[in-house]
Amino acid sequence: MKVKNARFVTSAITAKGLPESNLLEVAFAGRSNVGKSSLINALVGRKNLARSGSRQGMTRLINYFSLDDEIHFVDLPGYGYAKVSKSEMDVWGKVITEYLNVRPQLYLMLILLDVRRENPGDGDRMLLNWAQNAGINYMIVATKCDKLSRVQVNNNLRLIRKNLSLPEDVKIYPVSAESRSGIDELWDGIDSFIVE
Ligand SMILES: Nc1nc2c(ncn2[C@@H]2O[C@H](COP(=O)(O)OP(=O)(O)O)[C@@H](O)[C@H]2O)c(=O)[nH]1
Ligand SMILES: [Mg+2]
Repeated sequence: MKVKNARFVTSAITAKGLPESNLLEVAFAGRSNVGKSSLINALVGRKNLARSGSRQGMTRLINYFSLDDEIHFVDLPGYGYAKVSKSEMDVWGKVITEYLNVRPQLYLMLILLDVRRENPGDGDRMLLNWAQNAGINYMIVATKCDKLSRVQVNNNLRLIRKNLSLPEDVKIYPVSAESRSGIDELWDGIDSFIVE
């Protein structure tokens, strides 16, 4: 999809505040700081549509962006990247599972993993399990690939695949929001789910 006009729509704190709309949704999920907002900006070709590196607390919101009034990108809350308390994980899990459960508009979930962490965390595994169990289309995206050499990226993609026991037909999309490498390929992947 070539995006002409992307705009911020609204923020919700819980699933109750989600916008009334029938547009299909592509959701971006992963821990705080993994690069969700930066990836949304890179995909729509805007520097600062989704705020990146935002203050703590701001990352708790479910943020909606409209792309040409054809599709919604949904920036989901992340969970802490330092030490995560059980109660924080519980709140995060509740918001995400509620969203997954009440939102038939959700068409595709992008699960973002930092390419440097070859062993994804509990939250990442939970996201994958929820998507698989709910039967939601999902894609795995490895972020910040500019931080590693090509050899290291390929090596870590292999380890991530193994550690998550990913089905063979599930691709991992390596990207960098910084260098824009992999962004066109990721769009092709997203389009292949949406244009059917
Ligand atoms: N080098 C590099 N840094 C990135 C990339 N994507 C995001 N970042 C940085 O990682 C931090 C967190 O990014 P952000 O998009 O806010 O993550 P979010 O919390 O998941 O929305 C910011 O300082 C970004 O500039 C990338 O592809 N390469
Ligand atoms: Mg963010």
